[in-house]
Amino acid sequence: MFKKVLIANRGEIAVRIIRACRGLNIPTVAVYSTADREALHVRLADERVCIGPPTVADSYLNIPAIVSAALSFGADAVHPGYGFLSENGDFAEACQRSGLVFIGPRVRNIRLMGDKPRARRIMEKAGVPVLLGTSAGITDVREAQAVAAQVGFPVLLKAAAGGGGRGMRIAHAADELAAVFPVARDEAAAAFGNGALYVEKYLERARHIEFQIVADQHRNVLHFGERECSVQRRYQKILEESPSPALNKRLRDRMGTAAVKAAQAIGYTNVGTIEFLLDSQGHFYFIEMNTRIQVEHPVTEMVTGLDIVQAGIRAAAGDPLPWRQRDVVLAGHALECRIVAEDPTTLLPSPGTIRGYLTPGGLGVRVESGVAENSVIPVYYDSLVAKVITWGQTRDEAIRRMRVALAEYYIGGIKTNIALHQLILNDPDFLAGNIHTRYLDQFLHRTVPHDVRPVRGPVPLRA
Ligand code: MV4
Repeated sequence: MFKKVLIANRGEIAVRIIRACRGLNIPTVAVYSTADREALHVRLADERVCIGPPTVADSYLNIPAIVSAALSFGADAVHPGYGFLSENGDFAEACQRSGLVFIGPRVRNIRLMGDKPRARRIMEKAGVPVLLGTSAGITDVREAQAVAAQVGFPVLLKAAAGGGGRGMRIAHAADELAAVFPVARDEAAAAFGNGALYVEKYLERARHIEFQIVADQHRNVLHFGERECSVQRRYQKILEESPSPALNKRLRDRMGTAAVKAAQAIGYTNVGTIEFLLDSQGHFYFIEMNTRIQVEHPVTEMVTGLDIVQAGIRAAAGDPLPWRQRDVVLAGHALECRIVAEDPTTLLPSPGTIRGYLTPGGLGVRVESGVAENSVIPVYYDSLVAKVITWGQTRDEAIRRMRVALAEYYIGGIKTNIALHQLILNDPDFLAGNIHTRYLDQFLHRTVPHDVRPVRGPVPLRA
């Protein structure tokens, strides 16, 4: 096992990784920018090192600074968390060249799955269903027109080097395709340094369902069931659950087997996620693979009872998986609400300092928080401050526990989306499990801002 792990991240996931390491008796080194001097992850780690100014390019994305911090503190492994450098092949390679274990898949798997049209091509060859579309990046609008004529409108333009929705544009007809192509290309070039796009048949009102994969370095690949991630806004998930209300055992087995086949096709190691779209007729299609731990991993941990972060650390150290597929038993139901610092009326980020902080508790309630009393939510980073995860024997019990937990959660000094979650948890469509990729946009459309009123909490004490 590793002697010391450097955590190349911040916020709740850095805290989560510190806890996982502590459970394995591995000391940790936190890195931080000058905006995060007093952050919770910095206070909880065994050692800490400043890697630069607030701007991400100079700190959390600064490969030389992070690698030299790891070396000078005597770490032998680096955990990238999610976002930042987690899917950066150059970072994984730089770690390896310096003799550091990158806690994640091999460099070539990161690069392969980062090339989205190439990933489609490989999955198609491996017999995993993909949507009609291109199998290589395109830069010419006429190529896109030709593919769209073949597969039929509507089509979705996606960034070849992208993922997660940036640079994505829908086109319902040839003239619209011509209009949005340069917009998508420029957005992709700005976000990923590569303007290449690919075309896919657009599946409307599908469900976004992903399978958790865990693989060791000894050819063992397991799936830990699915997460339903259809509740998204601007491709940012806000609420996830497991199991999906749309799957039965037979479909779960078929999709899980396809996910394992997808990972085996590339000789994948460590933790990862296979994203699928599921249509209303029960057909599923591979869309992309994420080669990192994900924000929403706790819902899978709650239904499997297995620690996915520790599993990834152990796999990176070369340990064989201690489970067979039949040992992975899915029990009950889990929900995750992402608590973000945002203004409920404008839906814009709401940075600031937390003044007054009380987290919920109780049976089946888990809080993954990156903040505490007096924590600063800087403007420079993601606005995710915490996640509330509840477990119940049924979906209804998990929802009831979530309502209780959210009502108890007090976060003073900043604005959050807690009230929005409370509204969703009382929406008849959500309660019936009638969710799809357009669900949240439609919900926000029919929910007027004055409905978004916090309903919660501990009664303040008199001064
Ligand atoms: C799609 C799709 C429909 N058709 N691809 C969004 C994030 C990225 N990882 C993949 N995503 C999607 N890809 C095809 N061919 C629908 C989504 C999607 C979505 C689209 C619009 C609004 C909300 C969405 C939520 C989840 C997935």
